[in-house]
Amino acid sequence: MSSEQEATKPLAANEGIKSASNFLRGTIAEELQDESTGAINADNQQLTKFHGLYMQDDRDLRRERRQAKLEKAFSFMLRVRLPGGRCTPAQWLMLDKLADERANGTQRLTTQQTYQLHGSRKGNLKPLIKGMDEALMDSIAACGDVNRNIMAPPNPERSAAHAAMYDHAKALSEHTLPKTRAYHEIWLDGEKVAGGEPEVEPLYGETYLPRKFKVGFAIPPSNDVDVYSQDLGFIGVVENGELVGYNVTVGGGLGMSHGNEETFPRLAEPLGFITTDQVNAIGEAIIATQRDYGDRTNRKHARLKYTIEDRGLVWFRGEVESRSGITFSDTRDVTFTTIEDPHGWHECTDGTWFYGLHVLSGRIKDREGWPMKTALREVAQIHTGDFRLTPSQNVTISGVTADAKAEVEAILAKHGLDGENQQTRLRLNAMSCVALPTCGLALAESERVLPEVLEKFDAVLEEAGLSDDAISLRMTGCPNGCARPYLAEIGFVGKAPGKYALYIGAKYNGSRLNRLVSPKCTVDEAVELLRPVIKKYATERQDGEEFGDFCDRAVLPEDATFHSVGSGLRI
Ligand code: SRM
Ligand code: SF4
Repeated sequence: MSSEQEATKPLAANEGIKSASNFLRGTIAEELQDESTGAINADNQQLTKFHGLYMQDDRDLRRERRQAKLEKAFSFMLRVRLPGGRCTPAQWLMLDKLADERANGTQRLTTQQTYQLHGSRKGNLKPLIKGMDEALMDSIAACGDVNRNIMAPPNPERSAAHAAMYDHAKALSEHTLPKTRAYHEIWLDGEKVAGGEPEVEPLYGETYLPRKFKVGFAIPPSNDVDVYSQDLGFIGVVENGELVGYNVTVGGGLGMSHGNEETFPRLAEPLGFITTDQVNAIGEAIIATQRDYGDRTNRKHARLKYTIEDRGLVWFRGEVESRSGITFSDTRDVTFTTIEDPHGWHECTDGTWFYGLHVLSGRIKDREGWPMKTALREVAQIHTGDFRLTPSQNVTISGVTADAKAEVEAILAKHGLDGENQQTRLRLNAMSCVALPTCGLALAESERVLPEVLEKFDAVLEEAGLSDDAISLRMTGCPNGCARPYLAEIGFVGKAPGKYALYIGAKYNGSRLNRLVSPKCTVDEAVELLRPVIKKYATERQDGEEFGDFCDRAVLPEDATFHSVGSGLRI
């Protein structure tokens, strides 16, 4: 925190909770023993986030429980730490089992390439974390005011450059992990730190970061990780097949609050180019700068994007250079063309294959006629490669030998999932956040309503003869932006039950934000508003013009901004 802030404004409440927590212990261990309630207290709810756990309650049951004079149906969501989204079949099987035995029976693939398990009761948390530990997984720093799960292109075998990038992402993830033993002590009955021996957090200190911090690695032409939405981005520069370094970007972030224009989504900007051996040093210097200058008085203004917005990129670059002793070179030219996950079979440079499987909203469960959970369990039982979770909530079955391809295909076909990738590209690209019933911040439905939204837009696209077009549509239940809706060509952002703010016109490759077209509409109203836009696109687009670019050029009023609709659509 800067001295000016310290002098003028009180610190946010979380700062006191962190500093009094004895390096993230609080009284979590004691509260786990208390069987009289499914909840934990408010301070510990903040601290468990650093251990990858969020206390939630089933919002569908709130009224019923209130009427029955019962406490809310409390449970926990656990988020796994999985750099680059990579996990082995044994880990997959363990999560599959833990989902059934210790959570609500589903696995949820997230927009940050990891798993969430929902609905775990307090008494199930230790067995859940111990089970993960047996399979060499953890949830340390999956949430909280620290560097989170690092994102990276999910298929390292695609090229030597991809493989090198994966290693850099993993190394930075390890380098920036909190050092506290609290996680091991509380969840794994690890030995307590000997009395009197002070613990140190060399990077974070006892108050950690002002806010969450996200890092993504991307390799052009694919911007699958939405690198411009990350606090810190590393864009790979490949020359003659070799990864020679990175363009470093900073200050991205999407969260905002409706009606508060001081909060806004922001795209990251380039700081400059570094060589591959400088990743950890630069990453550490950037995180440390944010640690020291991020706003610790207002959590709605505490992300790196606001530090940079307030102090300027030039100041920030200077600070990072002096801390790291590294001088940035000029940013190299790179071109992104897509955010799309590769679906179906693809051959890798090492002779193996990967199969990209679409998973609607990342929810893995067995539904009538759609037993995704069973099918993937059976794949995991025979699979000798691994699984990769993608930034678009899909899964990739990786490292499949040519001989084993038929076996994987047979399992998917047996369960009727062989057509999963044969859907419109609108569906394959679509994302939604979790929202109701578990997310305490949801203002509207998202995951549960996405199928209906897609059905309606598929019909409009078909009418316009555009069923084969890739258009990105993303939906969230509130303005926090968890499915990155502000980077979608069509973005729905929950405002109230059944009502959404509607945004259009982002660039398909994730390098331009969209703009507001309706501050509050139903899904049906959105369909009617966009039907003529889609028709106009079908007949008037320029050669190769993407939907977002067309909306930006020919439909959105020139005076429309991110926060205001302007003078009316040009249709
Ligand atoms: Fe998120 C909070 C779910 C990616 C911005 N997010 C939440 C919580 C934990 C709600 C809460 O604080 O109580 C949600 C849990 C819902 C549930 O029941 O599971 C939640 N966020 C998710 C996931 C699961 C969405 C999904 O459907 O995949 C994603 C998990 C990522 C992960 O594995 O770590 C998820 N969240 C994102 C992203 C996208 C990204 O990271 O690429 C964003 C926008 C990018 C960014 O961070 O700016 C995002 N989530 C937020 C914010 C707003 C932060 C801000 O700066 O204002 C919140 C609220 C907060 O932090 O106060 C939030
Ligand atoms: Fe919850 Fe809002 Fe994130 Fe959706 S966008 S998961 S509603 S916090």
